[in-house]
Amino acid sequence: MELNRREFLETAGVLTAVTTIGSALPIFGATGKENLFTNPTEHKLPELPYAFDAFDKFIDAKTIELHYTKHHQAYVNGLNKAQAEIEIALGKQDFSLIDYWLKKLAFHGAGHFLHSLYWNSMSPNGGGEPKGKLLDKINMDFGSFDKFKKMFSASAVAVEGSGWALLAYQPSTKKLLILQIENHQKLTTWDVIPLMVIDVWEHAYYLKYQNKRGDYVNNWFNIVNWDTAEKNYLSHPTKDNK
Ligand code: MN3
Repeated sequence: MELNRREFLETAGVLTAVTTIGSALPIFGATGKENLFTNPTEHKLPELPYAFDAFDKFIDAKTIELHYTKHHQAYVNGLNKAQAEIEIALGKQDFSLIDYWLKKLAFHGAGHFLHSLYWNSMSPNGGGEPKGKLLDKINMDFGSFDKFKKMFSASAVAVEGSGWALLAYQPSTKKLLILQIENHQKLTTWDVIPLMVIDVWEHAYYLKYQNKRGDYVNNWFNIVNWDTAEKNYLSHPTKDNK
C-alpha cells in the first residue's frame, strides 16, 4: 500500500510529534491546514516572554532588543514573502524560480522556528541543572550532566560560521541528540523533536563578547530554561519518559 505523505508521517509518529511540540511551544504559526501554499499562514513575531534586559549580566539588553526586533523579525518577513511567492508560482504554474523560493522558505522558516525556540530556551529563573525525567535521560544518554554540558558547549563553540547547537530527542532511537546547525537549516536530521537551542550567530553575542563565543556559551548556561526543555521532551511520550 502506498501511503501519502500525511499517512506516512502519521505512521512514523512524526506528525503527532510536530503537532504536539507546536502546541507545547506557542511559537510557530502552524496552520493545521492541509495545504500550506493555497492557505498560507501569515507568520508573526511571537511575544518575547521577558523584558529586553532580563539577562543583562549575561546578554545585554541592546543585543536582545536588536536580535528580537530586527533579526527575528526579518526571518518572519522572509518566510511570509517566500510563502507568498510560492503561492503565486502555484497559481501561475510557473516554477522557473521554485528552487530559489524553496531555499528562502527553508532558511527563513528554520530561522523563525529556531529563534522562537531560542527565546523559550532562556529564562530569568533559568540556569542550574535540569530536573526530573530530562535529567534522568541526559544521565542515561550522555553519562552525566557535566559530560552533556561539555559536549553541548564544544558543539556550539565549534559551529563553522553562523549557526546553532540544538538538543533534540529522536523518537525512532529513543535517544537525545546534540546537533550542530549551520545557518538555520543545514546539517540537520529530520526525525527529531527540538528541546532547546543556543544561537551562536555573532549577532547573538558580539556587542558584549566580541569574538569570544566560548565565554558567551559558558555564560548562557546560567539562563537555560530547563523547565521548557523538559516540557518539550515530555510532549512526546515514550516508554522512557512516561
Ligand atoms: Mn539569531
